[in-house]
Amino acid sequence: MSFLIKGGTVVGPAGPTPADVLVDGETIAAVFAPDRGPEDVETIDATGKYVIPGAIDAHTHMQMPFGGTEASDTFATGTRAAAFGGTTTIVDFAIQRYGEVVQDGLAAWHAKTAGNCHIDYGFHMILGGVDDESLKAMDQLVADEGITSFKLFMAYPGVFYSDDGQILRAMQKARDNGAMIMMHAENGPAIDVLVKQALERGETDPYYHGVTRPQELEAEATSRAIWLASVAADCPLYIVHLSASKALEQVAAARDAGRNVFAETCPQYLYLTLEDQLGAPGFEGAKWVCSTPLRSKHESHRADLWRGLRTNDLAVVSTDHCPFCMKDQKEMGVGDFSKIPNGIGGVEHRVDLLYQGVVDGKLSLGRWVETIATTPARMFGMYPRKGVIAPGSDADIVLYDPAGRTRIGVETHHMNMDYSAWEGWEIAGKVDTVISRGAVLVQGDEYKGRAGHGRYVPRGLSEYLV
Ligand code: DUC
Ligand code: ZN
Ligand code: ZN
Repeated sequence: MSFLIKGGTVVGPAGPTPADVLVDGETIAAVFAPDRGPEDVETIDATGKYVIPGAIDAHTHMQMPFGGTEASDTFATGTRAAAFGGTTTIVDFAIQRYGEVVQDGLAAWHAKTAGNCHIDYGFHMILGGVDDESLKAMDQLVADEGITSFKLFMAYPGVFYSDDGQILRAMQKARDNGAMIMMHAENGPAIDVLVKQALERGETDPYYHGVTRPQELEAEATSRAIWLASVAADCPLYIVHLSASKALEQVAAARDAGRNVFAETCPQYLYLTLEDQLGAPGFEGAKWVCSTPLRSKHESHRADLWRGLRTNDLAVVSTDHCPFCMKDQKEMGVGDFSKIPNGIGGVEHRVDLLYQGVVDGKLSLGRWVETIATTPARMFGMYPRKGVIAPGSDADIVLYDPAGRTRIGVETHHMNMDYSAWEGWEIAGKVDTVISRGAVLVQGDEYKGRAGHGRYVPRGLSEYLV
């Protein structure tokens, strides 16, 4: 089926241009100057709307076993919620646990997703055990499975933690096969000492989750990862969920030196704080327990992160969507913050929350699209199939209403969470229509998608490497 998206303003990294977009089947057939397209096709009226590439969330954890429980969104509920928010592709993290065959971990994630996803999806691979076998598996995943990025953890000793020698070996392998190393950069052994000391002092509230993960331990790990990658002949390195000014300084210095170092941040670090959210009265703060943690409002983190997005020291905004309900899940940590499962759900809200940054004068329109769609596609080997409105690309398209408003809350969101980290926020802009490979998934408040529409996206290498 063909249709013309007519009368809108197409926005790409270079900014806004009035244009009409012809969709034929699953792909974009042509982009026309206004009123120059065919007249004998169905039209979707985009007057007054931005027409942007479907957003790509390069960091999600649907139904992830973690912290003694499992993330509360399934691939079905989470990808449906993502679609409501204008996201048409996610890259989730398949997991190899310590001692497990990497390919078995991957097969488990394919089994979870098959037939369940409402939008397209790819996988990064978490390596929970770096050894000869898993290093060999990295080559196979890059060559045959469309998995070109591997996450390692400098935190969580005894769970996902890799030591420096393991990290270096994985980086050397990535340098050889072109893969990206994604790093959870926090000094886990040092954090564990601080956590134990805090609990011994009776500091058990969620607030202390943040206090025991100071920015110095994020900056130190970020710096160490950057130097290890340097030793591995400038292996491609991507710092995930960067939250703190001092960590950003490390990334900026590496980038100024011309290194293959990249970073993402997440909406929670751009807006929320240690004091106002994690420090909420009683156990409320558990809603915002995530790692890396929210940072102090008395320091310049949020302003620095917005600036980093403008200067490209932060290339991508992802959500790190890792939702847990308060009931029975976050509650596991009543009386001991270290038992609160780490994670915030937000896959539905990233596009809107970043658009608010445009309205606030913190990002240009072009940079909005670049950080939520185009760069994730290029960073993770999906471009130009995804992340751009151009002939031949998948017809993943969002009509965005800049005059609309979005009110966020548990009553209206579609994620499987019994609270919202953004409860009561009313922000500018509204997702109007969401199209995935030519199929309309969302029109106004109506949902027209289905589980099983989403397909696995095998990925190539990052485009940004030198
Ligand atoms: N790191 C993540 O990237 N996601 C969830 C928890 C964590 O520590
Ligand atoms: Zn992490
Ligand atoms: Zn994550």
